[in-house]
Parts: sequence; structure tokens; C-alpha cells
Amino acid sequence: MAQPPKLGDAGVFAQNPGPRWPGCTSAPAPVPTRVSQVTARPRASASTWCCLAALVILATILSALVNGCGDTSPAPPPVTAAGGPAQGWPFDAAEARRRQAEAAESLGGKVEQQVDLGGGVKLDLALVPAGQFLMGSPVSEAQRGDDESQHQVTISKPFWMGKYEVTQEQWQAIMGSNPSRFQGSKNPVEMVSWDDCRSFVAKLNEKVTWRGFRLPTEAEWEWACRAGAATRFSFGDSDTSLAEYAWFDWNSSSRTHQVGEKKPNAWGLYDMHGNVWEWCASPFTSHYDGNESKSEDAPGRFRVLRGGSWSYRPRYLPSAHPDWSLPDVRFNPRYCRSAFRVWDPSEYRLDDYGCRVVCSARTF
Ligand SMILES: [Ca+2]
Repeated sequence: MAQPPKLGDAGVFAQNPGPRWPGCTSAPAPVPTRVSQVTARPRASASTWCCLAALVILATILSALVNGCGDTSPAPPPVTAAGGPAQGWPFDAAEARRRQAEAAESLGGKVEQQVDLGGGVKLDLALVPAGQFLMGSPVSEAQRGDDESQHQVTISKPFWMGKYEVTQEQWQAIMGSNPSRFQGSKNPVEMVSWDDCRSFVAKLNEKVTWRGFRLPTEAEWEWACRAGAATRFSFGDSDTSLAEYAWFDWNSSSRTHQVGEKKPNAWGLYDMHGNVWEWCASPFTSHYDGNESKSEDAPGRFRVLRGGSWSYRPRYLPSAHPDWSLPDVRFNPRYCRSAFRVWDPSEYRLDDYGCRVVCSARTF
């Protein structure tokens, strides 16, 4: 699968030596700002104009041949919502809580559960109801990427999701180690790969009574993050309001923070925007093709991360995004948007990569 070009982060690279991409051992330099230079040009002669015209014709022919024969990349899908509008979506926070309570009642329980991991460490879960939504972003959304094509997705069953990112004390309780750069028992674990998170989930299932913990699919993650909202963020569209809900480059002081310090979304999920990126189960493909609903058993080296982080930008950007060297692109909240996607090889670790677990609602 052809991958968009990779963008290096010298600061993070220093924390993470080693190969980052097949055949790539160092961070590519940022794209320099282009400076125009205006100089006087000599007057062209008639013969020069003839030569130029011939060159233009030749270039046109070559371009047609290349486009017709050599470009095998798939055409972008239509930007309209595939499958039509989603039933009962979007909905406001009050409706989100009503649906959550209704789902809990049908299961004979509460909207929240707590799992004892031993040693005084708990794992808090919130119930996410089933439903239908438009995954991705509308073409009118500010700072969207072209890999966010809106399409109808149905979440057929309710599920439990971690109220918080997996913390370092939880990781320590299950794995017996803590790889995090920013140490703190209540801070999210980071420097964990997708493969590491799978191991965590497997050991978690060995330890607790209720088996069936896993990473969320990409579709489950976005559904849970939005909590009914069709806006850029779960609370609306405002960049300035994001600081009430997220640790990101404007307020993070370049580090993680304890989970749960910011406002939750309507389903009681914290830090869905910011703090650490969250590995999803699903393999990454640059345009939605059904992989977004696939589990960790689906093949694919590259896996999706969601939600943005404390850091100022992701390591990869789709090629269609604007020139990231421009200040208004590098330093803004676009990466915390509900629809924003990044990916990385499953074995890769970074100091802003973490995870959040889910499990089937029927297991309680
Ligand atoms: Ca997060």
C-alpha cells in the first residue's frame, strides 16, 4: 500500500532513536519557506519562442502518457456521505446522556463500571450506546483532511470504553513495567506501540474476571469521541474552547498530564481530545474502505491513532494537508478534531502514543 510522505519531528526523534520508516533513518528537514526573487529577464527572440512552443507540446504529450499509463493510485472517493444520512444523528448532549441511560437500563446496570486490577488500581468504564452516525468530516469543516470522507457507519452494539486513557499505574499493574517518558501514576502511559497495547489487552483479559477487553475500532473510537456531535470537536467548533477539554500544544507545556483533569464529553469520556494519541485496533487505509470497523485481527502493519496529543503536531500528515512548515498549520488544534486521523507501524513507540480499552457490554 502506498503511504503518504512522512514528516519528521526532530524533537521527538531525539527521544526515539532507530528506524522510523523503511529506508529512512533520519527526519526529513522541514519544508523551507519559499522566497520569490524578481529579476529582469532578457527579451526572447522568435526562434526562442518556437523552441519554447515545441517544448510545451512535447511536455503535454509526455504528461498525458504518464497520467494514462503510469499513475495507478486510486481516485479519491466522493465526498458525499456514502449510504445516505444517518438515522437520529447528530444529537445533543442531553440526548446523548438519555441514550446512554437507556442502554444501561436495558443491560440492567449503570452507565459506569469499575474493574479492580488489584493493588488498589481501578479501571473505570463508561457505557457507549449503539447507534448510527456519519463518520468523517463534512467538506465545509475547517482544516479537514481529504482522508476524512463522510460516510454512514452503524455501531450495532453498545460497548464499555475506558473513561480515561490507560494510565501508568494500570500499565504497571498489568505489565509489571512502565515505559513512559513523563512519569506519573495517573498520567497516561506512553512510549507504547500498538503491539505493546495488544499485549496489555491480552494480559488484562487474563487478570480480570470479565474477558473480552480490546482496542476500539477506528469507527467505535470516533463514535465514542463525538457523543452525537457532528462538529469539529465533541463540544462544538471553537478552537479556544478546546483548552477546557484537552491538553494540546497550546496549554500542555510539552508534556502529558494526569488523566481526567479536563472536561469530559457527553458520555463521560475524558481526554478523547489531546493528552496522548490513542491506538485503535483497525488497520489504516488512506480512504475509508471498511477497515475502520475491523478489529485487531485484521491484517495490516499500519494502525490508526486518534485524538491528538500534548505535542504540537503528528508525525505523519496526509499529503493533501497544507504545508506544515507554515505557523498557522503547525500550531493549531486541527489534530484534536474528532475526524482527524494519523497512522504508524504497529511496532512504533512515541512519547505521545497511548491507548484506551473497550469491551463488549454483554460481558458485565
Ligand atoms: Ca487522548
